Amino acid sequence: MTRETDVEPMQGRLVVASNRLPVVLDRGRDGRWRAEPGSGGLVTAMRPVLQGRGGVWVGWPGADPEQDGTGLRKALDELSEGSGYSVHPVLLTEKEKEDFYLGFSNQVIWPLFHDFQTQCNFDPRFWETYRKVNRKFAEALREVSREGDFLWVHDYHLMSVAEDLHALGVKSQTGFFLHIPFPHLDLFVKLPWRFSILRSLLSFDLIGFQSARDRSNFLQCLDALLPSAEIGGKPTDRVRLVRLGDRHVRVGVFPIAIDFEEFASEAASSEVSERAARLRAEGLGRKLVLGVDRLDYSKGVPHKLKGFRLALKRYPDLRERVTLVQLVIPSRENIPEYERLKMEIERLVGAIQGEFTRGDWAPIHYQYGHWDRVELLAHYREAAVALVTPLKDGMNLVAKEYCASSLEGEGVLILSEYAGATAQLQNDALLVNPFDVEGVAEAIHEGAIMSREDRRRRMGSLRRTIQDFDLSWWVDSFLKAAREDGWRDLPSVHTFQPQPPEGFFSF
Ligand code: GDG
Repeated sequence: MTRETDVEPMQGRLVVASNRLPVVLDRGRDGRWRAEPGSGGLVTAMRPVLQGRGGVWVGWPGADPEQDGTGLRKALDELSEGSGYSVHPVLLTEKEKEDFYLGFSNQVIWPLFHDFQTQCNFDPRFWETYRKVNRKFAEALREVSREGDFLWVHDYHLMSVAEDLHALGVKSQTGFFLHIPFPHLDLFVKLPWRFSILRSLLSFDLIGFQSARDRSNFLQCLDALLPSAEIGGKPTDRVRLVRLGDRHVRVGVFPIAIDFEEFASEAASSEVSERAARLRAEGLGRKLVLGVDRLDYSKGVPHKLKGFRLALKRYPDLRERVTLVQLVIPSRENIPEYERLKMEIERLVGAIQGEFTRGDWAPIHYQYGHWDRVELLAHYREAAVALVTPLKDGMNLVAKEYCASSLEGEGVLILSEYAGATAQLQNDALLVNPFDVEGVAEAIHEGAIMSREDRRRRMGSLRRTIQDFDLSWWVDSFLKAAREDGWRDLPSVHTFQPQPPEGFFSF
C-alpha cells in the first residue's frame, strides 16, 4: 500500500539521500543488470513517501561500477520509470567501500554510537575517505537538485553532507535524520573527529533523532564541546532551536514508525493465515517465543539466550511448553567481530539444546538467514511472546511490527529498556534490562503465564499507540518541522526513565 502525506515542506521536490539506494542489483546470466526494489526499515519508510509525491533518491546502488557503469545506469533508469520517482546512483570504488562503509561507518560510528567503544577502530584513513565520500554525495545532490527542493539526508553514513553542500554553494533547505542512537557525552568525546562531526551536523537546517534520550545526549555534547551554541526550548518540546553564530538549527525528536495498516492487513491475508496455522500445528500447542534480529552485537542475542536458559532452569513448567524461534539475519560478514558473535550465538544455542532437549521437543529453533515477508508475518502473528532485547537500539522496528501483526491482540512484548521504542511502548510492554539475566528470565516466565485479560489489555494499548504514531505521522512531523512555523504545534515528546522497584529506598 502506498500513502501520500499531506504536508508540503516547501514548493520544490523532495530529494532523499541515503548510503544505499532502495534497490537490490542482480546481474543475470546474459550479463545484464536487473534492479529489484530493496527492503529494510529506511526503505520501507521512505519509498511510499517518494512514490506518493515524486522526487529523487540519491545513494549507492550496491554494485561495482567498474564492472559495467552503463548497463547499471540503464537498469536503474528502468526502475525509476516504474516507481514514480527517479534514482540517482553515487558510485563507490572498492577502497571507498572499505574505508567509508566498512571502516568509518561500521567500525567507528556504529560501535561508538551503540556504546561499544572498545570495538572502535579510529583509523585516520577511514575519516579521510568518509569526508571524501560525503563530498561525493553532496556533489550528486547539487547535480540533481534545484532551488526550492528539500534535501532529506539519512543516517550516520552521511553526517557531513550539509557542510559540503554549503561549500558547494547549494542553497536548498536540508534535513537530517539519525536512525541509530546518539551517544552520551562520555563516549562521544572519545571520537577524534568530535568537533568536526558536531559542526557538520549543525550545517543542516533540521536534525531529527529517534528519541528524547538521543537528542538530550546530542544537546549535552553541544553544551560541553561547542559552548557558543545557544540551546532554546524545553526537553519535552518536539522541536528545540539551537543558535550558532548566524545559524538557526531545529533539533527534533521523531520516533520512526511503521505502516500499521499495511502490516495489519498483510498479516490478515490468506497466505499468512495459512502459514500461521501450519506453524501452530507444527508447534503441537507449545507457546512460541520469537526473536528476529540482524547479526549485530547491539541486538543482545547472547543476552536473550542466557535469559531463556535461566528461565528454563528456574521454571521447569516452561520446559516442553515453550519454544524459542530465533531468526538471525546475516549482516556485515566481512567484519571479524560479527563472525565471532555468530560463533558465540551458535555455541550458546548448542549448549541450551544439549541441556534441555527431551523427546520431540527442542527448546530453540535457530535459523541463520532471511525469511520472506509471509514467513516473517506468520511468525509475528503466531508468537505468544516477542523477545526484543537490544543492548542499545535507535528504535527497533521488529517490536512495532510484531504488535501490528498480532491480530488476535493477545501477544506479549518483552522489550529492552535500551530500545528507542521503549519511550513510546513502556507502559504496556514487559520491560527488561538485557544485562540483568535474572530479570530477562523472570519476564519470559511472566509473559508465558500472563492472563488472557492482561495480555489483551496490554496488546490493545500497544497497537493503538503504534497506529496513532504511524509512518505518515512520522513523515508529516518531520516535514512540518522543516516548514517555517509548522513545528510549533507538534505534540510533546515521550520520555523514558527506569523506575525503581517498589520499596526501593531513596534518599
Ligand atoms: C536501523 C536501526 C531503527 C529483518 N529480517 C527480515 C526482515 N527484517 C526487517 C524487519 C525490520 C528491519 O528488517 C529491521 O529493523 P530494525 O529496526 O529492527 O533494525 P536495524 O536494521 O538495525 O535498523 C534501528 C531502524 O534503522 C529504522 O530507523 O529502528 O534502531 O538500527 O523492518 O522486518 N524482513 C524480511 N525478512 C527477514 O528475514 N522480510
